[in-house]
Amino acid sequence: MGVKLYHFGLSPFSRAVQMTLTALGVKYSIETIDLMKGEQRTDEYKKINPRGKVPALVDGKLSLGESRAIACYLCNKYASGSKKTLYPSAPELRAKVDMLLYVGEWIADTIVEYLNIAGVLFRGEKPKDEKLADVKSCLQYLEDCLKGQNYIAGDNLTIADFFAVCPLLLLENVDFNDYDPYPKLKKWINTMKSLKYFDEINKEPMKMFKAAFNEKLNLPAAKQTGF
Ligand SMILES: N[C@@H](CCC(=O)N[C@@H](CS)C(=O)NCC(=O)O)C(=O)O
Repeated sequence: MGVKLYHFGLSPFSRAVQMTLTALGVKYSIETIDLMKGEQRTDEYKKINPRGKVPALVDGKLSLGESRAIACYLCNKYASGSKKTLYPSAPELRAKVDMLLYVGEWIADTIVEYLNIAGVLFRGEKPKDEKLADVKSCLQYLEDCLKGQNYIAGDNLTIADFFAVCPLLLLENVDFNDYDPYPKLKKWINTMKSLKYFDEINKEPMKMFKAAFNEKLNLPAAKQTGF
C-alpha cells in the first residue's frame, strides 16, 4: 500500500512533514486535501484524521494525524545511517529536538495569528499589526538558539529545523523581510533554502500564498518579498 501523505501546500505543518519524508528518502504518494474547498471536513477524510486537519499520513494499517507525531514516527521507522541525526536517539539530543518541535508550534501559531491568514483570505481583514512584537520574540528566540551552532537544535539538521522554517516562509512572503536584527537566523534560513529539496516542496505553494494574500491586501509590488 505504501506511504500516503494527505497534504495541502499552504500548510506549514504539511510542508514540514513533506520535507521529513523527502530528507529520509521515503517513497510516498500525495493526496491533496484542498482546505480552500473544505475537503478536510468530509466524512471520508475524517476517517483518516478525525480532527479534520492536514497533514495526515497513512502507512499500511496506520493512520496518523498531528504533523510532529508524523515526523517523529517517520524518523523512528525509516531513518537509517546518516539520516538518524534528523531525530537523534540520544536522550539529551532528542529532548532538545522535541522541545524545539513544541516551540515550532508556538512560532507557527504566532505567525498565523499576526498574519491573520483566514481573516485576510476569507473575511476581508488585515494582518494584526499589534501582534508583530510577538513574532519578533519568536525570531529572537531562534536567533538565540543559533548561537554557536548551525541548526536550531545543535550542529546537525533535524526535523525541528523543518518545523521552524516552514512557518517563517509565510511571513517573508507577505511583507516581512527584515532579518537584519537576526543575522544568525538569516544565515540559517539561507542554509535551509539551499537544501536540494527545499524549492520543490516550498516554492510553488509559497508563490500561491503570496499571490492570494497580497492580492487581498492590494500590496504594491515594491512591498512584495519572498521567493
Ligand atoms: N497540530 C496540528 C495542526 C494542524 C492544522 O492546524 N492544520 C491546518 C492547516 S495549517 C488545517 O488543517 N486547518 C483546516 C481547518 O482547521 O479546518 C498538526 O500539527 O498537524
